[in-house]
Amino acid sequence: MDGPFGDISTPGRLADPAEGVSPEELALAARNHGLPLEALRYDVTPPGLHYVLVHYDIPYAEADDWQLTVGGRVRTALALDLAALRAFPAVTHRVTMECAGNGRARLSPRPVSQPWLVEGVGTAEWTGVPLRALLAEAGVEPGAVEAVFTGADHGVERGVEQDYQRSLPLADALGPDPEVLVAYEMNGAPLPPQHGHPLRLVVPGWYGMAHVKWLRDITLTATPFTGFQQQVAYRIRQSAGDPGEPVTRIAPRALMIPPGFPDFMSRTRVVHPGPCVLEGRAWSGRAPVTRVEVSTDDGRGWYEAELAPADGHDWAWRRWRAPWTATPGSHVLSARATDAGGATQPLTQPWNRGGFANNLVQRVSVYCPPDG
Ligand SMILES: Nc1nc2c(c(=O)[nH]1)N[C@H]1C(S)=C(S)[C@@H](COP(=O)(O)O)O[C@H]1N2
Ligand SMILES: [Mo]
Repeated sequence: MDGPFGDISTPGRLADPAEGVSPEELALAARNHGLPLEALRYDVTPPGLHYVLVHYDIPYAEADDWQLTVGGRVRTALALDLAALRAFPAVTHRVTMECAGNGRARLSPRPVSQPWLVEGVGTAEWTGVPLRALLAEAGVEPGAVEAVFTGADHGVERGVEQDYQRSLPLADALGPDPEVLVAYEMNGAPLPPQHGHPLRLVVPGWYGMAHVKWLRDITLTATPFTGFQQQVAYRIRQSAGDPGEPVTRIAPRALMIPPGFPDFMSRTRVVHPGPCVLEGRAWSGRAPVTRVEVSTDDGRGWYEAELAPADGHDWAWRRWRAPWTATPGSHVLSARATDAGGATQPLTQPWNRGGFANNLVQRVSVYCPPDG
């Protein structure tokens, strides 16, 4: 492709049928780690175990020097340092965040990008200022339709040099439920560098791309934002020319804590024969999860799991459990979530060109050795 970036301005690509994960995808996978699935045991993911996704480099940022500007269609433009932000009443929300590309590496054909299996997810307690409090302070002018959020990281993607930027429709930015946060703490401590130090957006219920890290500017606009991460990336399209639909809220998903213990290389689980309890987490960013079912015969038969009662954390995952008696042989275990809107998880892949919002059920291979 012609243009200032020559060879590196290649469009998004689909892998050939027999093509393995490339060194480029491996480089992304090594930078952007997932949640080790055994960490689904924690209500709130311990620091360092939450998944990480960074398009470009992690910017070096000192909290003392940081400024957040708020401008565009507002009555009074603001420039706020961390002390000014901490002077607003703080709120904390427990939020399950999932990368929109979670599950992509299982798709066929595979969209070439960060090759998540199913582990691009985590839950944290985010503390900060409600975005609507900042916008009330600035005063929203008539005619404002969107809020555009700009991060301090910079890169080039498919030939387009850019700061990482995303927008939200004004109605979503103003909440109140879910309440969007400008967060400065994760699990009670300042944000770690990889999670947006010192400031990020948190948009409960939405896929990860909306939660802009290293947040340095909020601009209210009179027209919808058409930047790369809005109009080109993060759209559900079947072909390259299709304008597609924007990726927004998280589709329902259940994940199982892999039972037993793993084989080092294949990750096949070994479970000794006898009764055991299967457990995991389920979430949806669209409506509360109302049901989790389990299959121990590769999706042929399903039975009801017990779902933990709602605990007031409407935007966080819920625990589920189901009994199973392991019998000698090989098994494929799965779980599937359904939400109050009636949405559930498909057994055949919901394919799109970016591999977004794909909530195909997880398959966990288990080997149960003969008794005794
Ligand atoms: N500034 C900036 N914000 C960003 C990103 C980024 O690359 N730059 N990645 C987004 C994506 S795609 C995801 S999935 C989430 C990941 O957040 P986490 O690394 O804290 O889990 O951050 C989002 N916010
Ligand atoms: Mo993401």
